[in-house]
Amino acid sequence: MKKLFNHKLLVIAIICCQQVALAQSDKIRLNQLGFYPNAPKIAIWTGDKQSMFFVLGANKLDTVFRGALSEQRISSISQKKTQVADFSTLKKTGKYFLSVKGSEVSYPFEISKDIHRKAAIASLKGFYYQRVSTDLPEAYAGKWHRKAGHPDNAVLIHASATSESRPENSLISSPKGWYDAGDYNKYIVNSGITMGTLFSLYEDHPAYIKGFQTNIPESNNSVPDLLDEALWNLRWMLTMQDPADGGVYHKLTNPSFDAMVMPDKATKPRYVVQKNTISTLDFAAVMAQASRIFKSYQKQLPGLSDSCLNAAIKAWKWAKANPSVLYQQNEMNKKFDPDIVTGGYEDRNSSDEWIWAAIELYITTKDDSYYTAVNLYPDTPLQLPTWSQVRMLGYYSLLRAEKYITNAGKKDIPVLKKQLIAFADNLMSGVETQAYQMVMGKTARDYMWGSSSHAANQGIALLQAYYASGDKKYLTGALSNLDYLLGRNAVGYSFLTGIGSKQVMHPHHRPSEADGIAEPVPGLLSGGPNPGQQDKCTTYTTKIPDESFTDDVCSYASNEIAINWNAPMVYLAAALEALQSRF
Ligand code: 9MR
Repeated sequence: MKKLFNHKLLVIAIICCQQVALAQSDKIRLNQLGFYPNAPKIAIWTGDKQSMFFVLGANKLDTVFRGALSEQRISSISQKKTQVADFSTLKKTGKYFLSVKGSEVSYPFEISKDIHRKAAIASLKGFYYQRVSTDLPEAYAGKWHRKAGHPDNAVLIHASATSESRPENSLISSPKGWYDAGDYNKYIVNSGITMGTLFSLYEDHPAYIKGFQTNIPESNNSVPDLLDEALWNLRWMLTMQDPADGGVYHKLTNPSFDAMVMPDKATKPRYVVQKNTISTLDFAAVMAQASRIFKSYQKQLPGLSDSCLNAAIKAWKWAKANPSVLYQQNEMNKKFDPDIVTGGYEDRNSSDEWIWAAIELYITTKDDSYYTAVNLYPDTPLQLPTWSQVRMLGYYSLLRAEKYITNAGKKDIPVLKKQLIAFADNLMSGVETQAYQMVMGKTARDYMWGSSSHAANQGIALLQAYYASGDKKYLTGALSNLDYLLGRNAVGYSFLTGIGSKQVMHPHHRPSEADGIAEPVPGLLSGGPNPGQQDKCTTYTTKIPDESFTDDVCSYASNEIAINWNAPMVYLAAALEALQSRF
């Protein structure tokens, strides 16, 4: 009897789910959260040529809006054909579906105020899940609670990193920080851009960020959650400076990557390795920015602002005295043991790190000598921020500080604004005719390792152009890239774990793989399409750049997560939330 009953249930379940599967069409690509009432609303139809689309109410029956699909557009990357469904004039809040041909129905979406708040909070909370050296209790981590990993209170000085007071294999304490990515190591260079991006969000939208609650252990203190989260990494970064001379180690790492195990099961010895100019300058920039931010929190964090500034100045001095020490892992491994084969973050050109550090120190200290110390405006085109290219972070800070800097910097602001706006105009040009009508993906070159962060950083550059000009077209451009990240893309995924109807389920992320929980740790941004396919996974189905993605744990080149990708995601989602009334 019981068996028969179960069998019946199974049959019903199959019929019901087949219907759902039929009804939901992956051929309609849209932001799987939804849209602001007054902002543009675009979906992309990727099926065979059709003329009309319909927006349906929550019951999937009532048509609340009908519109003509655009002419077919051909993607210059895949040669595939798309049509655009523009329903921007539908402004009524509610839950909807979009349908083409009657039979093809999109994932559900909403038109609502605060539509991205969930994504903004989730992506900031993502950093909490990356915390090193601490238990993540259920009260904060939910079902992803876990034991502390990597106390990092007895870290070895690698042979490449010795000094008189710190001989080879002597021990230092260097706890806390965030795991860099899917691996368990901690890298100063990548922490640099990550912290700079989060701090910039705070400085650009302090009022909004102060009201941001992520349910972390520090949520009830009187410091904003974003700063509390950043402090977890800042405290680690401070320990990476050699107190004897101010130089900063490149990374804290195992000699080789850990297996896919939980953090507390990864217990190999860890080392700090080689001080160098670039890690030291990234550190100086972060500490200078931290110093001016934490100046407003002297009561809660006495002395921190001063400590950060002292650390920044000490680092700057070390870099001045050691201006061309590069981190070159292979060279280092020829000279020293054990060999270190984890993430390299090797960068041959320090000119942008000099610019970033000089500008942050100048803004914080108002000392013109930092401003004039290096060539701040080299005659090379602006570039989006990446871990190896941080010049733009300095420029964003300078533009933000316009009102209170000395004339040394102020006099250059008009030219800088012009350059930024030209850069943004270039990003915006031709967007209306793109297959996905977005800024991301105008060229196949946008699909590099960590392409999701490229989309988010394009969005940030456009927001900076909006701040500088007040022109709303840049807001729209930034939003198109948030739509990209949350589903309006050539693979139809929402790249932020835990968000959207078609979610990334198997990121290359050790805790997500090892914890035995079906859903990955939430709030983490998958790297996204990357035709390099350096991981040699066998589950890719194509090499077409914007489709070269596989939701497979083997795919560290297209489906890893990383702190420097999450930070611009937080920025883009949170800043658009803060600015939503401007549409
Ligand atoms: O994000 C980095 C990417 O730009 C590089 O091409 C790649 C190979 O060197 O490394 C990426 O960074 C990884 C780091 O080295 C180790 N932790 C995981 C990072 C994300 O994949």
